[in-house]
Amino acid sequence: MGSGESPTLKTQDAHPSILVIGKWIRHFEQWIHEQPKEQLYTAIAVVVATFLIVVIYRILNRSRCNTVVLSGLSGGGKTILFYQLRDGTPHQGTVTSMEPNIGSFVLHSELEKKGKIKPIHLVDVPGHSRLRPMLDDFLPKAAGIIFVVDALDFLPNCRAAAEYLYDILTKSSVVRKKVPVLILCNKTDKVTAHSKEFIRKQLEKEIDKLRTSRTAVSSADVTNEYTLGVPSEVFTFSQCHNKVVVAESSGLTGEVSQVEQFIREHVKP
Ligand SMILES: Nc1nc2c(ncn2[C@@H]2O[C@H](COP(=O)(O)OP(=O)(O)O)[C@@H](O)[C@H]2O)c(=O)[nH]1
Ligand SMILES: [Mg+2]
Repeated sequence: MGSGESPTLKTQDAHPSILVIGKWIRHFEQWIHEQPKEQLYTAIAVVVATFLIVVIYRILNRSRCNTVVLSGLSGGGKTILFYQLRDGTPHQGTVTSMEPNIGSFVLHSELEKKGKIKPIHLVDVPGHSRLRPMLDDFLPKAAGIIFVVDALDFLPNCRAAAEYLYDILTKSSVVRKKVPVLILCNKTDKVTAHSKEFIRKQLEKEIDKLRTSRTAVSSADVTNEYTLGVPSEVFTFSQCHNKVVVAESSGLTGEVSQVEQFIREHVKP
């Protein structure tokens, strides 16, 4: 008997709400009929236009935000990393290019995954100092910057790497948009490679020195658009407005999981 009562109670409960909704719909229909036709059409046009603008903006924004830039001195392993991320092989023996390598692709490690995966737009900008201005074409569109450092032959190149990194970290396109930067210590397949902690500390020390010398001359020769860090403190990457993180990789052996993680953190699949 008790079990037979509950369905009857439920239908009785549901009735008033359905009635209220029906009443509201009738009110709404009546209200629509009372409105002048022109006003109604204008309102519909505004709603449709807003919807279209939002959709177009999201599509444009999506394509703008999937660019990842590979930068760093020549010989660090950018080109091998590019191929490793795209094809899963280092394509050894490729000659040093004077043109940027550009490609839109789904990461090789994600090819097996089911469902639609958003491709990344990867740009490998040659490290030669004459070609560095090319970076300015890509940085404004970047969702992330990978700064590749040769962890094997690091010390002789530390100063030059710090200078290049300083220039990137003080660019207005990077600072204003807070583009995240990954300092990638590559070639860690070799036992003599320096650790990422060591590389981070050395780069911070070099940038600290550069900061003093560059700010001294910059009042006359304004080349760097922004100053780095907190003026009265020793420089650390944590003082940057944008996120700067350090990771390790070996483009040669395919140890690129930390790079892929960084990419997917900033270009959602
Ligand atoms: N041991 C080792 N060598 C690497 C690695 N990545 C690149 N190399 C070597 O470093 C040299 C420069 O590589 P490349 O990709 O052309 O550097 P890029 O100038 O930065 O594009 C080549 O001889 C590569 O074989 C790595 O992960 N481990
Ligand atoms: Mg190269």
